[in-house]
Formats: sequence, C-alpha cells, structure tokens
Amino acid sequence: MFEDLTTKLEGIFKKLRGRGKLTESNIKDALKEVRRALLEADVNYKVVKDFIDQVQEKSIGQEVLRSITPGQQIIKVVHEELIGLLGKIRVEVNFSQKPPTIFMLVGLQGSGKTTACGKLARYYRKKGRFPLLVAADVYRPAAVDQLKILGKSLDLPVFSSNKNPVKICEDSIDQAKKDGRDLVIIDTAGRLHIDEPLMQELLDIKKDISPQEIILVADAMTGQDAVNIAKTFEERIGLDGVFLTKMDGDARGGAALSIRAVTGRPIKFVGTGEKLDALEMFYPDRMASRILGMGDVVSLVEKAEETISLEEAEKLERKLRKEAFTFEDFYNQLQQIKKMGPLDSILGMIPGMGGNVMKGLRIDDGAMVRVEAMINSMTKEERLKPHIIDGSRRKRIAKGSGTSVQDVNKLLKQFFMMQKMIKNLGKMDFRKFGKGLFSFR
Ligand SMILES: Nc1nc2c(ncn2[C@@H]2O[C@H](COP(=O)(O)OP(=O)(O)O)[C@@H](O)[C@H]2O)c(=O)[nH]1
Ligand SMILES: [Mg+2]
Repeated sequence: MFEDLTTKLEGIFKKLRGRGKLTESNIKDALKEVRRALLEADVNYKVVKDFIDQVQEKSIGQEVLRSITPGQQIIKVVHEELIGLLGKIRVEVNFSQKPPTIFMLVGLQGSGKTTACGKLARYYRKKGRFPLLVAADVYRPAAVDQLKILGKSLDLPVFSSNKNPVKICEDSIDQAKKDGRDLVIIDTAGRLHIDEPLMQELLDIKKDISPQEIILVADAMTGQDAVNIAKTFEERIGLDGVFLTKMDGDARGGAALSIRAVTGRPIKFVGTGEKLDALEMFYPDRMASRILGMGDVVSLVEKAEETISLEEAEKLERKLRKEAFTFEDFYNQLQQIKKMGPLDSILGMIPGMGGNVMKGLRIDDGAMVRVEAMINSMTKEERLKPHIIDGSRRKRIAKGSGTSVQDVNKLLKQFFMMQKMIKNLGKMDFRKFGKGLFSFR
C-alpha cells in the first residue's frame, strides 16, 4: 500500500532532514517534489494543489523548535495536512438503537462489494454481533451463489429469494428480527457503469429500509474513476462511508487520498486482499504515518512540541546571557542583600559558586551606604551602561556622593567582576536547576 509514494516522500524528506536550516526555496523545492509524487500516485490534482498550498503556508516562516531540524518539522506539517486530507479522525459506523442495524453496500460491479460484505460480517461477528447476509444482486445468479459460498465459509446465514431487490431487503429485515440477527448486511447489485436504473433501484431500497449505513465500495486500483464514482454515488444516493478495496495493490492507491476531500464522506474501511480477514479499520492518522513511512520523525516532533515549555526556559536563558548586568541590577541586588545578608552566602547557594570565589566581595554596612550614594550620583545612562564611566565621570560621581575617586574605582572594579560572574552564570545549563533559579533574578 502506497509503497511507491512512501519511497518517494522518504527520499524527498531525507534530503531535507540533514539540513540545519531551511530557506524558503529549500521548502519550495521539496514541496514541488512532494507535489509530483502525489500526482504520480494519482491523487486528484485539485486536492494536491490545496494540499501543497496549505503545507507551504504552514511551513514557511514557522518558528523551528530547537530540538528538531526544520526538515523534520516540515514532515510534521505534511503529516498533519495528510491527516486532515484523510478526514482527521476515524468515523465509526452507526448502529441502530433498535436492532437490526442495516448496512447497505453499494458500488460498481467488480469493486469488491460481495467480498466486503463477507469481511464486514466476519469482523462484526467477532465484535459480538449476529449478522445476516442479504443477496440483493439478483441480476447475476452467480452473485447470489458467491455470497452463499461466503456465508457458508463464515458459517453465517444468507438471505435470498426470487423477488425484486426492494422486497428482498424488506423481507430480510423481517427474517433478521425473527432470528434475532442484529446486523443486516446487504449486497446490492452492481453495474459496469453508473446508470439510471441502478441509481433508481438503490434509491428505492434506501427509501424502503432506511439503512444506518450506506457504504460505497470503491476499487482503489481504478484511481480517479473511483473518486468520480464516489462523487456520483454521494450526490445521487448519499453515502455514510466508503470502503476502499484493493489497497494491497500499489498502482494508483493515491486516489484514496482524494475521496474524502472530493466527496466529504469518510473512508471507514480498507480492503487489503481477497481473503475475508484482509480488512482494516481506516484511521486517518495511522494511514498518514504509513504513507509518509516515517512515524518515527512524527513522534519525535511531537515530543519536541510537548517539551515546548523547555524551549521557553531556553529562551529565558538566552535572554539572560545576552542581558548585560547593569548598575540598576547591582543596586537592586544591594537592596536584596541588605535584607538577606552577606552577598557571599547568597552566591554560595548557587552550585559552583560557593567557597572562596566570593571572598573579596564582602561589603560592610558603611560601605553599603557609600555604594548606594555613588550609584545615586550616576546618571541613568551610566547605570545602564557602566563602561562609559570614564575619568571625568568618576570624578563627578565621587564629588556628588561625597566619596573619593578611589572609592568609585573600587566600586566599578567590583561591579565589573560581578558582571563577569553573572555572565558565567548565564553560560551554565539553567535547565539543570529548574525554574527556581530564574526567580533569583
Ligand atoms: N487484491 C484484492 N482483491 C480484492 C479485494 N476485495 C475484493 N477483491 C477481489 O476483487 C474481485 C471482485 O470482488 P467481488 O467481491 O466479487 O466484487 P463485486 O462485483 O463488487 O461484488 C474478486 O476477485 C475479489 O477477490 C481486496 O481488497 N484486495
Ligand atoms: Mg458481487
């Protein structure tokens, strides 16, 4: 299923995955290739166009999570869009509150309708239902026999009679009620092509028995034809779901990708072989992962998204590293220190900062008052950009604060020491300490 498409997509994304940075033209080139791969897989061109537009819009200018590469992130976008294209979430079949539930299978001759009836009967019996198969394809005697053989192999009853299809269906429901069968699966007639009498017959049956599920059985190998057939059936009869058969072949399976987008009706089942156990429930996300052949990348990106809070922590860290420690901060620290005790004991609490490192920084209360006075004598600009404090500014500050130039020199020396330390602090891996550390600043 989708082997060709998957191989192609894998090749395209492999090229992207290696890159640390993606430019707009990288993305565009890659998407051009994705576009071609989808078209070659027989996905409807309009569907492809919308799809690529969406992916492009979402990929370009998107902020790339740090722990993954841009290429991986694009794969995630493609994956998400693919899921959307396939219908987002699985749509379950409807069961009637009042038994029996009726499934009416419709579709062209050879699409795999009779086989699909057998598959569904087998599947739902395993789920605890009691199916009754109904042979309403009266135009080909062989069709009735085929269903009977299927029923026999499953050890399930098959209802048939020589009345008209509407009456057969009606009677089969009475029979089901009588026999305590809670799931009636009707194999309707097919034609080689859609024609008016067929549509009318199906509409008559629908009107008469109001099935819970009208399921179109569509042959995925027929490519775009399957899409067009689905569209017509949806418009004429109305569909509750689609059963895509022969998805085990790879030829033109891409058509399957278009059915949901073109008809708006959900794919519910996938047939992957002639045997009755070759049935899969259709899940958009699982199918998308399978098509991309890279569930690993998708889950990697999901993980990265989960840890988005970590990313935020990293942002804070970067900001911290960039941020210059200013006299404003210094002043604030001093106020804190006044409340909390000696500077060295505070810094000592930070891993790697204890011991002798801080010795020269002890400031006594008298010194503290002078430091405050000096900082108060600084202009705002000087406080924020201490490196501009040259000789004449130092003189002015000393004069204004009633201290000496030596005092100002000493303060600046201490300040620059502290600034360097704070910078080193920023280089540490803050994530190790958790968020508590940020509140320190
Ligand atoms: N490979 C493959 N063949 C299938 C699948 N479903 C049905 N077939 C085959 O398709 C042919 C037509 O199937 P049938 O159920 O008779 O189609 P109907 O005319 O619509 O009732 C048969 O040979 C089936 O074995 C499938 O999922 N995969
Ligand atoms: Mg048949």
